[in-house]
Amino acid sequence: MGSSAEKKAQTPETFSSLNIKKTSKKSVGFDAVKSSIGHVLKYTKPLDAIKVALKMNQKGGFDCPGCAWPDPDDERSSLGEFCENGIKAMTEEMQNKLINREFFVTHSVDELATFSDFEIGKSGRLSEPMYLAEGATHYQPISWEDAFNKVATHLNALENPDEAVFYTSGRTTNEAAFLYQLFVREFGTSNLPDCSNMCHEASGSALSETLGIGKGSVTLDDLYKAELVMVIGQNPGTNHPRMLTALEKCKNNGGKIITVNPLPEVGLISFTNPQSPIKLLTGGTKLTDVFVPITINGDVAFFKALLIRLLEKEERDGGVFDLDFIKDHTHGFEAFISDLKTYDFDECLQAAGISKEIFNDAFELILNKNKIIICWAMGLTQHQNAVDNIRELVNLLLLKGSIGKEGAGTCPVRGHSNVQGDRTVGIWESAPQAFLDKIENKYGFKPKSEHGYSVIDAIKAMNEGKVKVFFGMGGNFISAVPDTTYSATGMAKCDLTVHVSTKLNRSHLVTGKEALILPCLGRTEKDYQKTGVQVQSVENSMGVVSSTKGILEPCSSDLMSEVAVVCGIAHATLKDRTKIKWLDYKDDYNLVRNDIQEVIEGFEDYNNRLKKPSGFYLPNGARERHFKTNTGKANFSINKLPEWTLKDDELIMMTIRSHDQFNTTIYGLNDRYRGVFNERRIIFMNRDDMKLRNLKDQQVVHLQSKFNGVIRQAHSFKVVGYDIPKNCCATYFPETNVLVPLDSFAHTAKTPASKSVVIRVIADKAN
Ligand SMILES: Nc1nc2c(c(=O)[nH]1)N[C@H]1C(S)=C(S)[C@@H](COP(=O)(O)OP(=O)(O)OC[C@H]3O[C@@H](n4cnc5c(=O)[nH]c(N)nc54)[C@H](O)[C@@H]3O)O[C@H]1N2
Ligand SMILES: Nc1nc2c(c(=O)[nH]1)N[C@H]1C(S)=C(S)[C@@H](COP(=O)(O)OP(=O)(O)OC[C@H]3O[C@@H](n4cnc5c(=O)[nH]c(N)nc54)[C@H](O)[C@@H]3O)O[C@H]1N2
Ligand SMILES: [Mo]
Repeated sequence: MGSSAEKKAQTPETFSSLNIKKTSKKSVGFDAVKSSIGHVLKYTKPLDAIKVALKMNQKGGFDCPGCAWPDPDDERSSLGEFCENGIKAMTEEMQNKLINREFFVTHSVDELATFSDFEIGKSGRLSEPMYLAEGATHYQPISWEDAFNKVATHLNALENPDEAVFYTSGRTTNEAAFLYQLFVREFGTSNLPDCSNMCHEASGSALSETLGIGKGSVTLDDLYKAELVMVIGQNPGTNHPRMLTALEKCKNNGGKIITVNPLPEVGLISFTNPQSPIKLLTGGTKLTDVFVPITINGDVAFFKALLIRLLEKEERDGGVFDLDFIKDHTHGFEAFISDLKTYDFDECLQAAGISKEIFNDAFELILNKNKIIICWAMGLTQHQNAVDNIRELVNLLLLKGSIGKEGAGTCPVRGHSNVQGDRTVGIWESAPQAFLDKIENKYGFKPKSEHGYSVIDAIKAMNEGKVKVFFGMGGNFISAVPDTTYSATGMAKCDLTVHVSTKLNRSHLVTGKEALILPCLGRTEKDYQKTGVQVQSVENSMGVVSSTKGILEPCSSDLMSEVAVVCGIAHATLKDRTKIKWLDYKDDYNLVRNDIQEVIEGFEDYNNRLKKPSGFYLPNGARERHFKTNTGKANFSINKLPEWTLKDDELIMMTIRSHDQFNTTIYGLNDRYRGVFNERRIIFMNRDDMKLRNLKDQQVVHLQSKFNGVIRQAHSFKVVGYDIPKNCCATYFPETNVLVPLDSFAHTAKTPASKSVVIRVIADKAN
């Protein structure tokens, strides 16, 4: 018997060698350039890297496999539209090392599970299909044909198609994603959980209900023209570095910035544009005008405090609300106002954990502005009341008429480079019936109407023995999901687990009885098919669809594109049950786009419009003040103050990203801006909270969360005293996912509440 799935699913509890330095005062600048060059030299062939970097995010080039931040519509920097973390994403994909069959002879699955996530990632690129037989200790090579047949045999043996789950991460292109969901629906299930379920689902849910579209409403140009940008629950210096350039532009145009975050994230405070040689020499731009050090999950309270004061001022002097907009375009104003009046300003401010002085500074900036953009990310979406967070920020924008006009609107900043596009083309466990009807019209089969499993439902179903086949299109499910131990138990109950991946990850090691790794091409690589090198497409965070085309030769001749994998599996599984000519699509991706334009609104003349170098915008009702909601208007909403209290010894913990990771891919062990070097097993704590517990910097502690009577533990973390509000703490994901209870999630959206985990810190006895 090998190690248990539960054990293999956890990151090893060993320390590297923590070194704490002062937190940075400025972001990007020389250090960023140095760090990117360091990565390139260490892990790639530098000439290839230069070739690729010059094409990254260029018109006609390829879309960075990192985040979903948009490219400028007009001019692109000739120095390269990239950022430090874009370079790292690229380096990770085009590593100079390959994982071949000998690697799997040398290392058993159990041994690989003892590697750190950093070591697993740095093992190299996957280069041929691999199979883990039942009871086997090592993966062995398998041909593509046999692999497809294995998947087909398992799928066709199921009593019910709902015994299979098809996960998607957000890198999959529109073409691959559309075909994938089409296959899954034709096979007969709507079990299409995706990374979005753990990410911006709460945004989609709140925005659809209030504004009639689950996406943001602004363009990059709006961002340049805003009078005020609020950046809430987001760390763009690390996760969306090119956003800083846009914020800098906004400031140069006279805009103001309010940052709301428990941490003074350096990227937002001050920024040195690496593409401006003068700035590199003279120092950066101060970005944030007012920094609001909110307590974790204090955002609804903060918004309520703002709304109360705005209402008072409106009633006293007028001129604060956009009454014409409210009258013409919104619904529910009176009910919203009368509910607001039941809240007490001081109580709200206290719940937000903010001083009157800071509040007043923020309030003064907001009061007279009419072109406001609110940007947000995981700091708002990963709470039980995440949907309320977003509905409440929409209330503020509606009062100000700050939606559907230049320089104003909603800006949920997406994570994965095509997570938004995947949803647009049908990766959705609860797709609207209108979409399913279009599929039925076009293809002549009836897709299942009942909603499928989201990520949380899928994990429960696995544990209940209802899932026999797990299929992952990209991603690293076991490391990304909450409640690692429980999730691993579920995964191990499957008969077959399959992953289409570029890189080895922990999900290949926590398997069902049998497992397959299907290695695929990455964004940087040329996709050769019968009709030549194929172009694909992606949608960025602002609804622009553009083309992406690899430029390097594939790192191995035995890789397939995601499109080809889907076509191969669909063909092998559905055989003569299908009328769709599955194999034709992989020869010519234009055919896929022809289908997409028939099924999905906004893609008319897809193939031609994709030739436009900067791509094209998808329709966006909210942008035009055309609100496709249940009332036909933009809806005000009524949201309660979240009710949660901490016991004396408890802290509220957010699980965040370090500067050196892309989700579960660990680029390195440093979190440079936060001054943490060579260690990931740390906990950022307020120094008063440390004193109360007699803890010193670097002391070893264990963490424990208790939810609905269940205790979860994570061992061995080092304490780092930090500038974080009292009663709050922060750790990195995925190390602490083991503490995130599966049943703690956002109402309506089911996003795991991984930014508000109640924990206790226990000092290690040996210390
Ligand atoms: N380099 C790099 N780029 C990435 C990623 C990556 O891992 N690495 N991941 C990609 C993905 S998939 C995503 S979704 C995005 C994630 O981008 P972010 O959302 O920026 O990522 P997180 O590290 O989760 O950071 C959340 C921020 O919210 C703050 N926060 C936490 N709780 C609260 C709260 O209650 N209120 C407020 N106001 N703030 C809070 C934290 O202090 C932190 O600054 O980035 C994408 N881009
Ligand atoms: N506690 C906690 N948990 C979280 C979060 C958090 O903030 N806190 N954030 C959540 C969020 S926002 C997200 S989006 C999820 C992320 O969840 P996932 O998207 O599942 O995870 P990633 O780490 O992005 O997936 C990385 C893997 O994708 C594969 N890959 C990379 N590029 C490609 C490609 O082009 N094609 C294919 N087929 N595979 C590829 C590689 O094998 C790599 O190992 O995690 C969530 N989990
Ligand atoms: Mo994400």
